[in-house]
Amino acid sequence: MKSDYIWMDGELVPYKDATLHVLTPALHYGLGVFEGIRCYDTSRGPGVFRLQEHLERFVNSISVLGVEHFPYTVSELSDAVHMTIRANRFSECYIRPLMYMADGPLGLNLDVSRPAVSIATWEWGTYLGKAALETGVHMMVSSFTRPQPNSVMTKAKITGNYVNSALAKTLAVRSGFDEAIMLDPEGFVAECSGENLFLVRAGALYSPPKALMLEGITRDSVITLAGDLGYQVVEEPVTRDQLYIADEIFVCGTAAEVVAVREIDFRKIGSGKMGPITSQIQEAFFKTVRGEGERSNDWLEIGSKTEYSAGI
Ligand code: PPE
Repeated sequence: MKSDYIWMDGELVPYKDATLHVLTPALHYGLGVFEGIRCYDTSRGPGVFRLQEHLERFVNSISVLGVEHFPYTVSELSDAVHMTIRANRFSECYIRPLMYMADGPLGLNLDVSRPAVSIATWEWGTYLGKAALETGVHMMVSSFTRPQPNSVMTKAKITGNYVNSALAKTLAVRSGFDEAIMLDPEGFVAECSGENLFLVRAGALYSPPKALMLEGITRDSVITLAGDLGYQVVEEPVTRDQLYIADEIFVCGTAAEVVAVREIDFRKIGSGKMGPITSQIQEAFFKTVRGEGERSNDWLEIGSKTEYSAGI
């Protein structure tokens, strides 16, 4: 997670000085919002994948949380992201913008503290383990349920929401699985602790509807790429047993990218290996993010290679 600089409220701060006071309200109550974005090495320079959409979701999450007077625009944040990558001379990295409620006295009223922003970048390899991209992962259906959307709002990447994800993820890993699939309060499949999910059956793709999950930007990209490849994508409720009898399953997210699921709850999915449609989607995804796909121009914001390598 190391880098030379972290952007904090308009300034590039050396990594070791990017620290906060222990009485920062965000730390006590989960009053923060974050984003996760990836920058890929392309032949034309470092390309940030769907930066605009990620920053719009960031600002929307802050509005869902109910923060008033957020001081930055999407365009200012976008400049700050590029500045941070350049300063650290990364050609490929993960980008983590964070809004955290700072300064005010402790207390649950959001209006007594100040929204502060940091942007960190680091080189983050594979999220679900090195072999995951090739061989797929073993998932468990978690005994923890996704929150009812009128208690914790799933459209927002609010830091406190991730307690639910952390409970599910930790239990899954301690139980010997790679990751957890979580059901919504009615018992339908929602999403994973940090990814959205697709299943393949009889040549078509299915994904749970958006209402009860984070609207993943990778999920949206996969829907478009699958359409480009000629596949039908159906967004409809998915049950646990539909997972067990799927031909293929894969999960996707910024950190995880596109990863096949080879087994769920000790039941082999399809052949128990990455399926052909998953493999095609994974290939199209990597081609796109590396600047070699038909959608690359629309989805990658490429910084100048000279500027980036000079750190300016
Ligand atoms: N659902 C959840 C709950 C989620 O956290 C993510 C991203 C997604 C779906 C996929 O969304 P998108 O990245 O827009 O395609 N999870 C982030 C956090 C990972 C972490 O452990 O930290 C990520 O992938 O950056």
